[in-house]
Order: sequence, then structure tokens, then C-alpha cells
Amino acid sequence: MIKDLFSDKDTCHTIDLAGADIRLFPYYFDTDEADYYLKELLTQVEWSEQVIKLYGKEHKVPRLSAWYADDNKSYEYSGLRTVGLPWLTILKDIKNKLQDVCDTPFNSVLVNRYRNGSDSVGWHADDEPELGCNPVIASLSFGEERTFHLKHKYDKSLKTSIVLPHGSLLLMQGATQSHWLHQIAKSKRDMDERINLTFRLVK
Ligand SMILES: O=C(O)CCC(=O)C(=O)O
Ligand SMILES: [Mn+2]
Repeated sequence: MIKDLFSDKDTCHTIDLAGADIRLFPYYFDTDEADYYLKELLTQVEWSEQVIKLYGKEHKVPRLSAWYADDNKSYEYSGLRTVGLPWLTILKDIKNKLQDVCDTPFNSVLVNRYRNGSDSVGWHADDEPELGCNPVIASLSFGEERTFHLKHKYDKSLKTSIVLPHGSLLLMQGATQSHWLHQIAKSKRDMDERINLTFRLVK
């Protein structure tokens, strides 16, 4: 009998966008694995609700987050510099597994938790100077499917969106962050929790 060499996990869609290199592995984790990670991460991650000051007024960031990194590396996100928490075993395991599909070493992960449709992240690029030129960002999603919107930084006619399923991996690399912005918009729809992990290499 001929063995089927490829499993669902290997299914990869290339997102065809000018000046970007984006690949989606919709079934990177099967449902049981994804359910397990969602449940464990909800309880194990040290969630915090950040507050930013804009024009003298304090605003709660519309999601919970946590930053884990080697050697307490610090990172600026949501306008705040944060020192890395020591790795959880579960996050280390996921990081090691990513080496199946990308040979980039990662030394940190930003974890976001969208509690419902009111939680979101605004338009931005993952282009902080400490990520260097053409960073590889490995983005894993667990829980509620949310839509990841992309728009070109300069050509307003270029935009697209990708639905990120439970257990999916989105890989962004090459010049993606130089040319494109992304967001997770708020939704009026009744939505369950979603966790997103973005593994990064901070210089
Ligand atoms: O939740 C997502 O899919 C994206 C999160 C994101 O863009 C970020 O943390 O930089
Ligand atoms: Mn981002």
C-alpha cells in the first residue's frame, strides 16, 4: 500500500500579495491539539491588561497580553516597553515544533488574548527596529476564528483579508512588514475567546 506522505498539517496556501511573503497552514495543529493549547494557555499565561496614555488620557488596551522571551529581553508593544517573562514549558514546546516549518530561531513570543468581538488590534506592521530587516513572524491562532486584514502601506487599492482558523499558522516573512499593515478589527458578532501567539527574533 502506498503511504500518504502528506498530512493535513502540510497543507500550505501562499497568499499572493505584491511585496509580501505570507503563507497559511490552516491545519497546522489538529482540533484536539488546538483545543489542548487553547485551554492550557488560557490558564497558564500571565495575562495583563495594559493601559496606555494618549494626550494625557489613559486608555485600556483592547486585549490581554503577555511577552515571554530569552534573557528577560525587553520589547516595546502597544507603546509600552515590557521585560520578557521566563518561558513556560508549553510555549517552549510550541516554539520547538515550529522548527518543522521554519529554520528561523525565535527568542520571544507575544501572546494576545481577544476576550470577545470588542477586543482588537489596530493597523500596524511588526517593524520595530529590534526585529531587524525582513523579520520572520510565526503567528499561531487558537479559539474563535477572527479575520486578519492586510492593507498596503502606500497603494490604497491593495488590501485583502484572511480568516485564521483554530490551530492555524500564518508565516509572514521577506519584505511583508516593510510594505503591508495588518489588523484584527472589532466585530459586533458574538464571539468567543481567541489566543494568538507571534513568535519573533528580537536582536
Ligand atoms: O492576533 C493576531 O492575529 C495578530 C496580532 C498581531 O498582529 C501582533 O501581535 O502584532
Ligand atoms: Mn502584528
